[in-house]
Amino acid sequence: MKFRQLALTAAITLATLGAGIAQAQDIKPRLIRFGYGLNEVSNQGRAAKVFTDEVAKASGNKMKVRAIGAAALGSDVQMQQALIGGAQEMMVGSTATLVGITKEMAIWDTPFLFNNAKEADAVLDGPVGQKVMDKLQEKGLVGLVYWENGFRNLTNNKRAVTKLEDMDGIKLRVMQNNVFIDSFKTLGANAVPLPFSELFTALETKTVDGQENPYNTILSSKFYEVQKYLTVTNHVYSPWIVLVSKKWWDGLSKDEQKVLLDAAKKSRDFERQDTRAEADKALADLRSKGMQVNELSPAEAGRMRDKLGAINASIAANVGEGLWKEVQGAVAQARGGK
Ligand code: TK8
Repeated sequence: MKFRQLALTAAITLATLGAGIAQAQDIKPRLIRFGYGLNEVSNQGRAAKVFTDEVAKASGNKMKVRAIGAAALGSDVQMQQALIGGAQEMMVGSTATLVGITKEMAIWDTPFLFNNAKEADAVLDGPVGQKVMDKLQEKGLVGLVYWENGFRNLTNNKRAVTKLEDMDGIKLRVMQNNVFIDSFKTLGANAVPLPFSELFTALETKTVDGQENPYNTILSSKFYEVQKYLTVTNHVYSPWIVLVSKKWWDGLSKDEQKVLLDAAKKSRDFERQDTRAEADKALADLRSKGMQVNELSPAEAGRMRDKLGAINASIAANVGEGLWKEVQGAVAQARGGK
């Protein structure tokens, strides 16, 4: 009798426990690992935080983003592969590092494509920006929005670059992408493709002499500690892109997908404002950290521009003449619309 009662109590307890676990599983938030390459204290880190908070708010904490910076989940290229395989849910990184997966992304590497951020926003957020982003889907990635990395500028440790010939023989780290390799070879530098995650050490150990990135990154990655000269070149506008693993995305409900897309748009709006505000002050900050900054004379800037123009034909051939013309048309429209 006593034993039967005990067994009954045990059975009831187990059943209750089981129900409890089932319930706990139902409310267990979806965990989203969101990787990025820069430090937590950077424009990328701050916007990742905004994205995290927006997703928590909009999903009533049913979706939880874990933002992981400093390439702790891997370089851009490694994270892209993890997303394609379904081992990681989300990331933000450079469009330039995606060119090996989706060749059309190289269109954004065209030197001097945009004159200002307003043109970049209009084209990237417009139909042709979406079209290029949608090309990722057949490769297992879903692009949500473009963030601003920014206009890229040159730093090095050899000499102040005041004219084209000063580029000669500078060992320059570039992104792992043919347009960047060709661009800097054309200018006379010795272009060395490397992942961003290895860049600081490569500069510190003098494996390379220089690199090129927006002011914000030169600041947040502390490149001023290992680079003396900064030349204002603004040679290309670099976007970042927020990516989702398509394998994982396809398993989400429409509501969950909407939460992510809406939060991504909010993070984009925040990120662009924050980046621009920081970039406006960054040159002064970099000078105060000891960097020697110089601008190019209009004549020298023109010579660099002309040289770089020589690679346009190969970009057009690679991305397709149709897309090249469409982007040129969208830029002309953005320019005319001002
Ligand atoms: C960060 C990179 C970086 C890019 C580069 O992961 O590689 O130089 O500008 O922002 O995506």
